Amino acid sequence: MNLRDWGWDDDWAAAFAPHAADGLQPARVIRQDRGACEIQMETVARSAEPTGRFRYAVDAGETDVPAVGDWTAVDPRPTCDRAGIAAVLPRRTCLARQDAGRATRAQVLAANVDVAFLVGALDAGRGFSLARLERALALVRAGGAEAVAVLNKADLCDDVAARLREAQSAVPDVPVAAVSAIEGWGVDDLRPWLAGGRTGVLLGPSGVGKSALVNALLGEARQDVGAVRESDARGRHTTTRRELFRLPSGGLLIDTAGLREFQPWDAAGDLDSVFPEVAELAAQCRFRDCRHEGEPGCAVQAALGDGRLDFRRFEHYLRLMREQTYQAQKRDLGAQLAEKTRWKQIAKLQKEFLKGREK
Ligand SMILES: Nc1nc2c(ncn2[C@@H]2O[C@H](COP(=O)(O)OP(=O)(O)O)[C@@H](O)[C@H]2O)c(=O)[nH]1
Ligand SMILES: [Mg+2]
Ligand SMILES: [Zn+2]
Repeated sequence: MNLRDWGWDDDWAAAFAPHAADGLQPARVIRQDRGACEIQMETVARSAEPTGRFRYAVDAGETDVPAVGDWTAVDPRPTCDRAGIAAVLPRRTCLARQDAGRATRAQVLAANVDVAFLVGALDAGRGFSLARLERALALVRAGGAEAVAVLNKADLCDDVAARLREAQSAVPDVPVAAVSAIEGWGVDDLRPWLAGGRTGVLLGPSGVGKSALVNALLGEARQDVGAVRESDARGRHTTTRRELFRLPSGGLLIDTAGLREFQPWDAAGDLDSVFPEVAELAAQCRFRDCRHEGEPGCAVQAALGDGRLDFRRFEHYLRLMREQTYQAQKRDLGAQLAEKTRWKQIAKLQKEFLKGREK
């Protein structure tokens, strides 16, 4: 086994060089399962955890916890159960969403991903949603990766061509593919995106067939398909398992499980790339801060009026815009609270200090 099979290249080697001097070794995070993680080193896969010092840096907000796909600098600690992750190399791309638990933090879904497959299902259920496709694209664009839309379970659909056209209209500049993971057709069309040792990730809600796609691309049944959702003591399903697979045809693929919420993190800048026609019109509005809600000289409203702009697209644009404004406000609030707590702590320390002097 060689790290190049896991996506290592000369640029990673250069980024790693300073850590080599510290006696650390390069490794890629290949699996994340709640707190635990597994890394691929030059010759072995090991369990790993952040070193004490690294955890300290994470708590101080100086760095992120390692995510699947990350390249790390590792202290092998041969006599321990777990190797120690001492540093994460700067990420080339980073797909993050709003952390459902902590409003003011981003949760990294996958790092150093070249292409994200936005998976939906044509099973006449809720597996296919144009709004979700747009939302996922905003997340992927914000993270710096390429996107490919994948409509799975095409074997269950009577009018695949119509669904393909709809999807294409929602994400005009993204390739769209119809596949059947179970019957195996269309799947080979995805391989070129992973050629040359690139890393891909499957994104999409539970049940659309992400794990079935992994198995189809692997050519063997390594992932549980139709797996019952895991749940914690309170009955919430908390499957956060993410795993990186090496495909026999070359390339690497990350399977993600249990992504219920899909709020892009800080993707505001990228709404323009998901809705280029809205952005183009908005640039022609009379007021630069036009909200397109009836202000005079609004080019967006004018285009809606004469049908040049699709109303559904505009609605989705507005919805995502509002979500992001709301998140930004929550983040600001979080920062304010943290500042308040800090001042409270300082005040308390001061009081204790003064009390100590009085004695
Ligand atoms: N008919 C059909 N069923 C599929 C296809 N892909 C997956 N499934 C079924 O959809 C269910 C969920 O698949 P799974 O891969 O576990 O979805 P995941 O939650 O996205 O990983 C399983 O019962 C699969 O057998 C497909 O292409 N066609
Ligand atoms: Mg799965
Ligand atoms: Zn306007």
